[in-house]
Amino acid sequence: DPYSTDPPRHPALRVNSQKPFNGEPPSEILSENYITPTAFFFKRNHLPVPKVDPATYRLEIEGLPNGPVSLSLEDLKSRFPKHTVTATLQCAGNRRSEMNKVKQVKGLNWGIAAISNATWSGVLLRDVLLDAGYKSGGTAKHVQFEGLDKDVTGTTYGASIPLGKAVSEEGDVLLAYEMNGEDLPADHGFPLRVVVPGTVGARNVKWLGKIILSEEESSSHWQQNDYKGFSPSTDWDTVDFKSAPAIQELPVQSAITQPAEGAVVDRSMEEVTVKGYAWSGGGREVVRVDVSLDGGRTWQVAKLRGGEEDEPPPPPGRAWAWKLWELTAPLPEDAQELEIVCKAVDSSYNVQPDSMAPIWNLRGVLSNAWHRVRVTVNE
Ligand code: MTE
Ligand code: MO
Repeated sequence: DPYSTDPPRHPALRVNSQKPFNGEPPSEILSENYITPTAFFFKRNHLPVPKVDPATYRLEIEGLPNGPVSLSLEDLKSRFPKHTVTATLQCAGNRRSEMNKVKQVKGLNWGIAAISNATWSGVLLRDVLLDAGYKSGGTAKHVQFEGLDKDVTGTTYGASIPLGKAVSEEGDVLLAYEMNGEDLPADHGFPLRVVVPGTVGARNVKWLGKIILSEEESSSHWQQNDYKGFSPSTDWDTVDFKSAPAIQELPVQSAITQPAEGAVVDRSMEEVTVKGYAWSGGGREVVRVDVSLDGGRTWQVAKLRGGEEDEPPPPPGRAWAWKLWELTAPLPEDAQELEIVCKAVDSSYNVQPDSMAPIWNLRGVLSNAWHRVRVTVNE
């Protein structure tokens, strides 16, 4: 069993698949901590977790004008300045279960918690590429990443990002060796992963073995024939994966983590508190979250919480971390049921669509319609 050496996981995770391991935390936990505790950070593996010896580990870099470069973990830690970035990772399939209710899609049935926020430390990919001889003006357009995790045929996990994101001074792309102040755990890519802030989870390659600068995107299945969006009218007989771009930045997203669907709110409480998260791709900051208690007829503006109080706000276009939000409002008189809805707005004034049906797609990705939770009011 290639999965026999997988690490232990927290028993509170909601398991979507055991082999490979895919699990998300109970959603209330997300809004309890701005930084998701590592044990509860969602885990999304396509393959068995590889065992990597940090002493013999090498990062190979190819496609540079002066030839290939090979770096040890020690080289990375000692030769480059350490940077720390707080960034939210979201799987393209977060909230897929709601699309499944419209019509069956293919993929893991994620709830609203295939998203988490962590502090990542490591070296800037930009610094490493410049040191390795990268110069602008070449023919490369993409930076490909290969994981050390393999399927039975020896094929590794792979993905790529645009070169501009990788080398930009504002891109903040990290080769991370720490998560939340500790060595990366096995499930999150020990000893090294790429963290591409603002970019879909799938491009944040774990157990990073190789970096290739290329004119082409990664040829991997996950770059070419998966993680792309299509029209609701496209089915498995008509889909042409070549016709759509690979997902990179994600659209604006928000969800309600409290109260839970089906919860009972006591009338004597007089108030209801609603909590959730909001985030957008590409470093676009969430500027507002609207909450409705009546299915979207009337709205109230939630209070947003970023990082620590004394932390400076992110520079424009570099809002990589989510915002947690909260609203406490009087219970509407004589309502026996509340349909609580949330929707976020990002700094480009992008908004979420009001329902899933018009954005339904066969892979169940990019699922970002208004999130709705029904609760009953107990007299
Ligand atoms: N990297 C490798 N090597 N193998 C993988 O299976 N899964 C990707 C990405 N990087 C994956 C990978 C996907 S689809 C997601 S959503 C994120 O890792 C999940 O990161 P996490 O498990 O640290 O939450
Ligand atoms: Mo993912």
